[in-house]
Amino acid sequence: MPQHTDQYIGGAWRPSLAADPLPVLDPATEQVLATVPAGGPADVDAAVRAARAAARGWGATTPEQRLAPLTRLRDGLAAAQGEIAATVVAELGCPIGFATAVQAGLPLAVADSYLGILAGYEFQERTGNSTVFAEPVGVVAAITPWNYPLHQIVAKVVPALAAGCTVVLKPAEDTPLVARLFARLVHEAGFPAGVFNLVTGLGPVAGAALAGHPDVDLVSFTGSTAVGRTVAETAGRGIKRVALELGGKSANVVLPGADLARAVNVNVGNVFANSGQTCSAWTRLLVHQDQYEEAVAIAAKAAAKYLPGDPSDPATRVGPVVSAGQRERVRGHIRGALAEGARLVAGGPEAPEGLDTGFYVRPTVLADVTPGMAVAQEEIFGPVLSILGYRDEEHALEIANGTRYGLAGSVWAADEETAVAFARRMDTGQVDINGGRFNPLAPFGGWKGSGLGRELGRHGLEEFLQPKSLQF
Ligand code: TXE
Repeated sequence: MPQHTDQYIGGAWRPSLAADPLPVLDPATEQVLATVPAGGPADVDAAVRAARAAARGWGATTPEQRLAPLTRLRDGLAAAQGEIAATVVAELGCPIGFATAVQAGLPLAVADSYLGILAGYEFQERTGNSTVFAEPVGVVAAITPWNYPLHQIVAKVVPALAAGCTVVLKPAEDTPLVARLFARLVHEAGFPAGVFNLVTGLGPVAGAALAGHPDVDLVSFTGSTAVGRTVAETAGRGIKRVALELGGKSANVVLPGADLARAVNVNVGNVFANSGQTCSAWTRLLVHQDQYEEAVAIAAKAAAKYLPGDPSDPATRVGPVVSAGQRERVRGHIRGALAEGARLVAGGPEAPEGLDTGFYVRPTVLADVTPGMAVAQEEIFGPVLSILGYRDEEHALEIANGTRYGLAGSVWAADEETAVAFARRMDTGQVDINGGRFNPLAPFGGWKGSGLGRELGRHGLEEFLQPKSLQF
């Protein structure tokens, strides 16, 4: 078992200044895979100093000078696809098929997209008697979660580096191994020392020290609403910029006339992928009351095909959730919904048959869910789909918009025009129409309680830029 004791700081792997090892578990076996250092304030301070020391030089480079190592990093990500997928299978319990296509493939697509965006971006423009320069914000603290462990890193670090910022990354404690792999690829790509730094450690210790460090200019955080609020408060006190990506409770609205079977089948796959640990997952299926029982029957049939199992088996579609704590949280939500009157259509709160070891949850479908139930309001972050009925379009919109979140959503209708008109009235940052398809160039981020700022595309790059105008 590898026992890592180093952090990546100032262009080299250096012994951590904190002695405690942090175990990394395989969620499928509950065995310890490796240990990494539980970094503390001293590691964070060393990393921020390294990032600050590199900031002026890196910030003064031309886009072409930054494109060269970023292209090598992109090529490194392409060459390491198999290793990335295997690492995410091991430390997240993500099924190998999904890990290969999405956990490894998505960050590559995102890195690719930023090469094009950087090559075409105008870093200065003339308006009236001013030239406005887009300048890097400076030192960025990136705090990332475990659900798409490499994607979350790449979606922050690559645009930050492209903008000319330097970065200190604090990845989730559950999935630090793919973060170490990423640091190796950054090193091999040949960025100047200090441009990228990695500190592994616990959120309340290393994460809090990083978010509160006086020499950080911007905190880019993805994770829970509770921690996001703390990070924003700390950033506010220090007048730091902040970007927050905080979960959702997205609605999939099937309007009368849409292909109901397809909409429901796609929804079941969407919510069970990655064991439901997707912030934009369509966790609420909204169908017209006249089609309600038909939709429930289709969902039940579809759910039966998602049997949890060993994530390293290519036939497995649902692996475990990331941790014992997460498993208990998800099961608690299912129990709570049943106590509130929801009807169990598939799954349930018990351990799946024959899977007593590993953090497994039964893929679950709940019917007769009403908008006020906790399961329809709170992010569950597990393989749980709630089906709600609506009377008419206005009622559907009221339910869809009736949570504190506003991250994503989906609309299905007989024609695109009807779906787009409905989607325009949804209080949310992204909506897929009749199935949609992921686009790395489109901005991703939340309205309302789902966060501040945007990732991906040109908007994602601009998070890390600040304007300076010169009058002449
Ligand atoms: O998140 P945390 P958790 C939601 C999801 C999930 C719940 C709990 O509903 O069930 O959050 O997950 C770091 N200062 N999402 O507990 O704790 C932590 O080390 C600074 C939604 O794992 O928010 C990790 O790197 N940092 C979501 C990161 O914050 C701190 C993704 C996220 O961990 C910190 C993940 C502190 N005081 C969870 N405490 C999404 N939006 O996709 C922790 N961290």
